Amino acid sequence: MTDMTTSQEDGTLERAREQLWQAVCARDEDAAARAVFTALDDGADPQDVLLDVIAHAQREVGRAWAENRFTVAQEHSATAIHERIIAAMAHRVPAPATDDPRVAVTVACVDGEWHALPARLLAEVLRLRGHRVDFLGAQVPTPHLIAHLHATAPSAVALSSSLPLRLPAAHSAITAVQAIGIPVVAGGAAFGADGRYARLLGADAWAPDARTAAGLLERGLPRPAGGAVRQSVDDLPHLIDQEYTLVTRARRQVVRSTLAGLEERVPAMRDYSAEQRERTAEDVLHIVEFLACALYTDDGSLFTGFLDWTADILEARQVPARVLDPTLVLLQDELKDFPRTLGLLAEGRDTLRRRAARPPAPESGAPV
Ligand code: B12
Repeated sequence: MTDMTTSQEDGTLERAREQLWQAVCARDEDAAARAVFTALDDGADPQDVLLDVIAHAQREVGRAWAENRFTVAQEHSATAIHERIIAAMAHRVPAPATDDPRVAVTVACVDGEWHALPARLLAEVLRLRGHRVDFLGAQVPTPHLIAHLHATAPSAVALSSSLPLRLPAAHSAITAVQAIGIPVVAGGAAFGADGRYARLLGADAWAPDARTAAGLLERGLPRPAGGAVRQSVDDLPHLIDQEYTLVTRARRQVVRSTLAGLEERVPAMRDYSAEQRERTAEDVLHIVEFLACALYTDDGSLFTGFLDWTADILEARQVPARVLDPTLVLLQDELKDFPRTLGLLAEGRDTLRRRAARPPAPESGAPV
C-alpha cells in the first residue's frame, strides 16, 4: 500500500465511495467509471480503490438487497458495473514489472460457487503487488482444478467461497490440492468471520481480506507433505454417523414430503400459483441444504445463523418469520431417525421462538 493515509486524509476515497454509490444506484456505468478513475488520477492507491471503494460499494449492494431496497436486477446491474470497472482498471494500471514474482498463485472459486467478484478482487490486489496470478473465476470443479495445477505448478492456491453451502465442496478441494503438495489459503464469507471453517477443513491458512491474504502469501506458506487424499471423516470424525450423507441423498424426497405437509397445514398454499409453489420449494430446499451443511461441520450456529438471516430477509419483505416454523416441524417428522439432525432442528426452532419473543425494533428515527 503506498498512499492510503494521504488519499484517505484528503477525502479522495470518501468522495469516490459517495460518487460510485450514486452511480450504481442510477445504473450509470459511465458515472461509476468516472468516480473510480478520478480517484486514481487524484493519486489514490489502486489497491485502496479496489478494497475501500469498489468492495465497499459491493457490500452495500448486498445490504440494500437484504433490506429490500434493491431488486435482484438492481443487484445484478451493480455487480456487472463493478466487474467491468475492475477489468478496465486492470488494463489501465499496469502491474509492476518483475522477472522474479515472489508468489505464483492460482485463485479459484469452489465448485458450485458463483460469487466470483470477491476472488477477482483478491486476484487484482495480488497482481498489483507484482505477483503472478492465474485467475480461474467462478465454480471450478475440483478435478479440473487439480489437472490445471499439475500443468501450472503454482506456489499456492487461493480458494474463495462466499456461501457456507459450498463448505463440503471446499473441503474436497482443499484436501485434493494439498495431496499434490500445494498449500491452500482459504477465504471469503463462507469460511466464517473468524475463519473457523477454514481451520475445521484443514486449510493451510485463512485471511479475512485481500490485504491480509497478500501479506500471508508474500511471507510464504509451507508446502504440505502431499500423498494420499485425506477422507472427509479424517478431519471430521462426526461424519461417521452418515447423517450428512443420508440427509443430502434424501433431500429431494424430503422437500417433496415437506411441501405436501405444508399444503395440509397452511390452507392458503392450496391456492398458490405454479410460480409461488416453485419459490416455496426452493426455500424449503435451501433450509434442508443449510441443515445438511450444519451436519457436515457439526456446527449448529451455521443453521441458526441461516434461519436468522432468512427471518431478516422475510421481515424486510413484510413476511413474518413464524412462517418458517411449520417447515421445521415437518422436517422433525421427516427426519426423525437422525439424532444430530433433530438437535439442529430443535436449536433452529428455539432461535425463531426467541426472535418472536423479542420486543420489536424501534422505528428508525423514533426515540430509543
Ligand atoms: C453479487 C452477489 C451475488 C452474485 C455474484 C456475482 C459475482 N460475479 O460475484 C450472484 C447473483 C451470482 C449471487 C448469487 C447468490 N447469492 Co449472492 N451475493 C452477492 C453480494 C451482493 C456481493 C458479493 C460480493 O461481491 N461481495 C463483496 C466482496 C468484497 O466480499 P468479501 O467477502 O468481503 O470479500 C473479501 C474477503 O472475503 C476476502 N476474500 C474473498 N475471497 C477470498 C479468497 C481467499 C483465499 C482469501 C484469503 C480472502 C478472500 O477478500 C475480499 C476482499 O477483501 C453478496 C452480499 C455481500 N455482502 O457480500 C451476496 C450474498 C453473498 N449472496 C447470498 C445469496 C443467498 C445468494 C444466492 C443463494 C441467492 C439465490 N437464492 O440464488 C445465490 C447463490 C449462488 C451460488 N451458488 O454461489 C447471501 C448469502 C447469505 C448467506 N446466508 O450465506 C449474500 C450475503 C446476500 C445477502 N445480503 O444476504 N450473489
